[in-house]
Amino acid sequence: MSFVMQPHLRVVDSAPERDFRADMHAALAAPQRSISPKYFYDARGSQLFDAICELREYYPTRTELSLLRGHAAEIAALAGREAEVVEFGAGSLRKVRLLLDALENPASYVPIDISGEHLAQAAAQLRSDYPGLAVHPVAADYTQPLQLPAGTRKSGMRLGFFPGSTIGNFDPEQALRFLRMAARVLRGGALLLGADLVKDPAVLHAAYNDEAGVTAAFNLNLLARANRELGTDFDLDGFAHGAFYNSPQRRIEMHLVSRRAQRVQLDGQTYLFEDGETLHTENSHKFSVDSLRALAAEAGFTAGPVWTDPNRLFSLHWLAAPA
Ligand code: AVJ
Repeated sequence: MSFVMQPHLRVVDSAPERDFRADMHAALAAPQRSISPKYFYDARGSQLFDAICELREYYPTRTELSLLRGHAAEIAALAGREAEVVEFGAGSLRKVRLLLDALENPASYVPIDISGEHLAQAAAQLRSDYPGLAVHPVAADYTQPLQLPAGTRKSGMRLGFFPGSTIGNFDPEQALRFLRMAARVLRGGALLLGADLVKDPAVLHAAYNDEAGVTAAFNLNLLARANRELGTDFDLDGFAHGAFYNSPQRRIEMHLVSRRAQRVQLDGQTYLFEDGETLHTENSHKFSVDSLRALAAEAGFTAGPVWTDPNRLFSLHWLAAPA
């Protein structure tokens, strides 16, 4: 399956189902099992993630929204008139609306997302709510080298938007690679980036171990999705949600922990789990303001203003892209 949303834009075959199958085989065959967190986000997983964002314990979403609201005017002044907003991932319509509402006469919106369905929805919503805005969705994996549709930009700057601390899902080397790609795509413009901050491990722990068990359901949905789409026979009661702060690595790790010795089948192959053995499903790296700015500088950006909340939970960075 391949999506071509712009006639002059070529998108490689993304074949999400084949990738999931191949990645699951690779994960199950590896000595330390791990799989990309991008597979959390089927329809059910996206719903559960939206529910996570509303949790009392999960501070990032509401903190970032309040930073965007509180600093909208400064951000708009930095962006200038007729900016082209390029969003990496099309997840957060609420957030990009705050940005679009603040900007002076934004020219266009280019959401980049691996899910064509997600994109189509986001694009349709924004087109009807912002009649003057040119919306150019791009179906692509933004962790891969990327080319944007030409000629969508008017006189304004190209402003990248990467909220939610999604950058925390990357390893440091992947984050650097992403930022280098973004610097190239945004040349002469800027990147508005949200990054979660290092803090009291108890606060971090609570955010990924909520009392209502929504994060656990989100994590376990990966196995349910594999059963639905790949025909695995994961026993959902046989695995527990595990999330802890790895302090030397400054990251939350999420795992699915086998509650007993058991077997799982995939395409006629049998994989054994020992009691306590895990499938590592996500890293969520935390940053200091300085570590994020240093990383951005290494990728060629010039770090500009940074906004944080009074409790220093979350940070929003203005990063100027090299000319
Ligand atoms: C979307 C990657 C930013 O790391 O906090 C939330 C995903 N995982 N709860 C995060 C997530 C568990 C979230 N990101």
